[in-house]
Formats: sequence, structure tokens, C-alpha cells
Amino acid sequence: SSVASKTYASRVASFANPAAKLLLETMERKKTNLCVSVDVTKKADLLQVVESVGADVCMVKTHIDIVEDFDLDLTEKLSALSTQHDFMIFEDRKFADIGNTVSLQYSSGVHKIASWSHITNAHLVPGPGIITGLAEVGQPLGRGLLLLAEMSSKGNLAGGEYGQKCVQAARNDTTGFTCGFIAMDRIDEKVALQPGQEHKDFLVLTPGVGLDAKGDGKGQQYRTPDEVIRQSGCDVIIVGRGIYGALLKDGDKSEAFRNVQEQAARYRKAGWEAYLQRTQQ
Ligand code: 5FU
Repeated sequence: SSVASKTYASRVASFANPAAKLLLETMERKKTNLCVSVDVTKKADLLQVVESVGADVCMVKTHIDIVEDFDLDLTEKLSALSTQHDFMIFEDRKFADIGNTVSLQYSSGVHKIASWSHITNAHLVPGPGIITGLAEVGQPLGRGLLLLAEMSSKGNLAGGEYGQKCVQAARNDTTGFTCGFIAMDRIDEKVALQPGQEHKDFLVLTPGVGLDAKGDGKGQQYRTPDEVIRQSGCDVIIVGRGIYGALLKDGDKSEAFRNVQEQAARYRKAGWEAYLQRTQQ
């Protein structure tokens, strides 16, 4: 039977990866499948968005390389907030190079992603060596990897056979470091098991979620939490501008942060209701 009918709690045991287990446990404990994508360019704004949404999310997603005043104090504060508010951190780095290079990009440089990000993601364009390279760094730290099997943007090239190959590569990763996908539906259930492959459960995290817009005029395409969670069987909704959008307008900042909090509560409710309906609890 599809994992879509199963509760998050009941799936914890089907994962070996500690980050995947922690995410499912966190979702169940906090009753939220909302991940907020905090795509703002100032450290103070990033931290204040995270403060505002912390109670409502299972996970915060970052693009750490867009922060103009980045320093390691930011990732320390982010980690402290993650403990305080009980959410995980997902750096949406979209690694896309050979194994040796991604090991270095993941562990080193200015951002030291592996040291603070529970989960990150990668394109499979370079082949399975990218998984090996990232696993070498992330596996000893208990981190998890998502493969970008599908994307939300119009005209993206990750469809069809490419997505299927991502599912095969994830199944073939015997280390368990690959624990899920960025995808638009339950792609793992649409790809037949190859001879010798065992059935494995995977997380599906889905961006391109909005309640008030269908797109952004730059290729992004939005679906509702109900379409993503109930109709498509995905596990986590990733919402960016739908939640922090008020910050992009001129005006009173404290009012904007209040709006951010309200929107987070709104998306959290929509995502969780869709999950309860899907699992008929
Ligand atoms: F892999 C993907 C994808 O296919 N679509 C995305 O939109 C990632 N994203 C990210 O989710 C993107 O880089 C943004 O950080 C976020 C969506 O933000 P939005 O403001 O909700 O459109």
C-alpha cells in the first residue's frame, strides 16, 4: 500500500538515516509538515523570520550563499534556534559537481554547510559519485541527502527518465545517506523495483507551494498544500514568498513580521489538514 496512507510516526522505523527519522518525529511531535524557505539577504532578517515561524515549522530551508553579511555566528544562532524551537535545517545547496569537489564544497569554504545543516540536496547530473562524495562528509555527522528528482519551475529538464534514474540511484545507495527527493509527487512509487532492489521508504519534500498565486512571472509554479500533500502524496510543503512576502514590501517591519507569523500559521494548518485527510485520522 502507498506510504501516503501511513502516518509520519509509523514510518520512522522504515528509515536508517538519523536526519530522516528526526524529521518524521519532529513532524509528528509538532503536528506540522511545513518547511519555510527563508530567502532573505540580511542576517538579521533571516534570524527574525526564523524566530517568527519557528513554532510552526518542522524545518527551515536556507540558501546560505545569498546572505550578504554571512558569518559563522549566523549558523550558530540558527542552530540554537533549531534546538530551541525544535525544527531541522535544510541547506538548499543543490550540489552538482564531481564527488571530490562536492566533498570540499559541503565540508569547507566560508559556509561549512555539513557542520550545521541536517539535510542538503544534490542534482544527479554528475552521476552517483556525487552521492559518494557527499556521504563521505555527511554520513559520519548523521546528515541526510535529498536528490532533485523533479523541479517546480516551468520548462525544467528534470522530468521523465531523469527522475526515474534519481529514484534508482537513491535505492542503490546502500549507505542510507540518500533519504528522499525533491519532487512534485510520490515519484518513488512510480518507478518499478529492479531485480535485486528492496523496497525502501523515502521522504518527498515539495517546493512551489502557494495559496494566493499561481506563479511568480519568473518560471515558478505554485500548487496548494492540499494538491501537494493530499492529492500528490508528498510529505513536506516548502513555502517561501507565500510566508515571508510581506517583508519584500516597504512599510512597517514589525507589522511585516507579524504577517510572516500569521502566514506560517495559515500554511501550517492547510498542510496538516491535508495530511489528516489523506491519512483519514
Ligand atoms: F528544487 C527546487 C525547485 O524545484 N523549486 C524551488 O522553488 C527548489 N526551489 C526552492 O524553493 C527555491 O530555490 C526557493 O528557495 C524555494 C521556493 O520559494 P518560493 O518563494 O515559495 O517560490
